[in-house]
Amino acid sequence: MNIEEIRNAVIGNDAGKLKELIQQNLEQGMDPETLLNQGLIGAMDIVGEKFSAGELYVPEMLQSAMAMKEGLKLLKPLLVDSAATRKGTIVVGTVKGDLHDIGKNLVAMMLEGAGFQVIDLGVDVDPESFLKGVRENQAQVYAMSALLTTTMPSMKETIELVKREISDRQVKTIIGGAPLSQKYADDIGADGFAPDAGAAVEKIKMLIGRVSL
Ligand code: B1M
Repeated sequence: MNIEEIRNAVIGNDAGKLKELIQQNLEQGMDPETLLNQGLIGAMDIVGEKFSAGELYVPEMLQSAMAMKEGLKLLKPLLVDSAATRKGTIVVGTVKGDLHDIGKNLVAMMLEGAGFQVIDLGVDVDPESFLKGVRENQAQVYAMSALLTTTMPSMKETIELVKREISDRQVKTIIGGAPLSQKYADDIGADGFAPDAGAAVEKIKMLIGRVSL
């Protein structure tokens, strides 16, 4: 397997080549998680570094994101285990002002695969919409994603609003996204933080156990 070729297909926005390479590697027995983490996510890290260095611009970053989404479609059925029973309802969204949705979509996908009902509010979700989403769906957990340091404060505003309106025994929150940390989660009163989508599922299973139904 050549991870380099996969990364180049994402960086060069060659979705056709990318799908071909993913298919080939899967047929040769490559583990889908390695393809995701080293190939697709690895490529986005390189795109981010090149963007910071001024070597590529927003349109190229967007095209790479689109190629990555095409690759994810192939991996999705293999990454999620099929669970028949619903384990609870989770509202997910990317916070206000933030349009990055690949990490949030991965979290939603893994949660669905783990048997949760997922209500995806999309991107640019303001505090009131998270509150409405939790209320209308009687969610046990709401999961917020942010990729920009400038949009992180919206998480604190959302937590404060939801805590004012709903008892924190009834709903828990988890946050995630590249610029976040456990310390930030503690500072803003979030119930949990997860560094990746797999860890988010495990943390949410733990938080659901602390919700009084
Ligand atoms: Co933007 N962008 N971007 N971007 N972008 C970053 C985030 C940046 C780090 C690039 C850089 O400068 N090196 C930088 C942020 C700097 C900062 O704030 N510190 C940046 C910037 C500056 C911007 C703009 C401001 C650029 C501009 O316009 N001048 C602009 C902002 C737009 C906006 O949101 N308002 C912008 C725009 C875009 C695009 C639209 C072009 C595109 C997004 C397309 C899309 O998402 N549909 C884009 C992209 C693709 C990136 C990078 C290159 C890749 C992000 C990504 O999808 N990674 C990114 C650089 C980077 O992160 N390396 C960058 C793959 C994804 C799987 O990882 O989302 O981190 P991630 O998710 C991980 C974990 O974080 C975690 O799980 C996932 C892994 O399993 N996770 C959670 C995520 N959410 C979670 C929630 C959880 C738990 C875990 O629980 C709730």
